[in-house]
Amino acid sequence: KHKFWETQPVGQFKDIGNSTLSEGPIEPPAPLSEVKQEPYNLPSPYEWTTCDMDSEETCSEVYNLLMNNYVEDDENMFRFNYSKEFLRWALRPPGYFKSWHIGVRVKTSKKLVAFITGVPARIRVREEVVNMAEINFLCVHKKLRSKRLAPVMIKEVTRRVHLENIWQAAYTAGVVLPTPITTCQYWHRSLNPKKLIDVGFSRLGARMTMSRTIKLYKLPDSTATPGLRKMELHDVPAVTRLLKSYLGQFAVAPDFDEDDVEHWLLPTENVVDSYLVESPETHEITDFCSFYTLPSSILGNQNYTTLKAAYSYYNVSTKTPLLQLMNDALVVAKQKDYDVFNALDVMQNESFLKELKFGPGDGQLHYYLYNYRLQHALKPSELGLVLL
Ligand code: MYA
Ligand code: JJ1
Repeated sequence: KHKFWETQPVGQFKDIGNSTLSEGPIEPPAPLSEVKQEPYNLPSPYEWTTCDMDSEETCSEVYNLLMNNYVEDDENMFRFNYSKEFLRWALRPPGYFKSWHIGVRVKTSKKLVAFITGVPARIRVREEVVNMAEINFLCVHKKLRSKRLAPVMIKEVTRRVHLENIWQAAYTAGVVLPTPITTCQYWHRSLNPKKLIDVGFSRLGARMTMSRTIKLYKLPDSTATPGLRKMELHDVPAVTRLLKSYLGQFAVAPDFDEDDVEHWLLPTENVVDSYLVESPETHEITDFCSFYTLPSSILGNQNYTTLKAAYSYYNVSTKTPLLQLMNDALVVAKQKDYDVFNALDVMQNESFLKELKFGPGDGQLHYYLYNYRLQHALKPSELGLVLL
């Protein structure tokens, strides 16, 4: 059934529940001399290219490929539209490798027709911190689908990750593959219900009118938490301590150092927003919340082209109740003109989703590890990792 995935060192469906298999790497690392030195062969019309995301021209080519060919919902009404600024941020974290930003071009025209990326990350699995690649932005042009290009691209990124002496990876997908470590549900909180209904993102509930719906989703004009402010550069050490201690409770979570926190959580306009609570008395940093910006193109609507969505990222509450903190995040997102606030049921998110009027979406997100076996699937609430 999975001709490619059956050949890979991933948890196989047939191994589910086999308690003779232990947790940890499926295959041992090989000596670097045994890693294939040449790229895998592509079908002859195509060639590999390494994408320099510093180049405005290359970044635009990647942006356009994804804008026209990346992930859609099950009814093909919306398509993720990552901005160029976002792609640069997502692909250039501390210690990134340009060689992991892999494109495929048509030899004759040089048109970019496929893409896959990795970025390095330290991910803790239970007690062990593992050097991994986070794989994302796998995309094959719509006209080149079902030609088995994806397996070649996955093997090529794997080879280039191995060349850096890294043997594990983490990735997410909307499709079921062998074998999810957990399956998360998307939840959506309407901020601009009229537009969401007009574009078919949501529907008018039973016995609901438009004006009752608008009233239902109304939010305060300002945030409630004293001491809530945007995160700044000088907050990096305190936020790193807060996050490290918070993420320790999850079975799988990133191991962020200060450089990671500066990159991944310091606010970048229209890419990532982070707020924290500084106690007005002690000036301690007690709470933190963040979201990233990922618009979707609205396919075939007369009145609107873009859905502006905020995605819940990392949130930590030690003093402000999480419910209040996240309500403030909704208020901020509303002020900034987002149409919808999305979240997965990871970490402690279940504790606020229903109360803050999020509703379950029609999409799920499956999380995977490459070359690392877990004995049991996790509950979403045991997962402390958000991929972009
Ligand atoms: S998830 C986002 C994926 N992108 C999209 O959904 C965008 C729209 N779709 C497309 O562009 C294409 O449909 C893609 C497949 C490119 C997805 N992850 O070439 P094919 C398997 C993994 O004929 P196409 C993200 O970016 C499929 O089961 N495998 O198919 C994370 C089949 O294998 P098997 C997938 O439709 C990516 C084979 O590919 C996915 O033309 C993580 C068919 O190939 C998928 N999302 O192209 C990648 N979809 O026969 C893995 C299909 O066995 C990383 N397939 O069932 C692994 C770790 C690598 C690093 C390791 C380091 C140590
Ligand atoms: O956004 C998603 N679904 C929306 C739109 C559905 C349109 C018809 N298919 C949705 N809307 C309902 C909102 C409603 C608001 C009021 C309260 C009740 C709910 O459900 C879904 C997620 O739910 N998104 C997708 O399907 C996009 C793909 C998701 C898989 C992503 C793979 C990621 C790749 C990783 O790198």
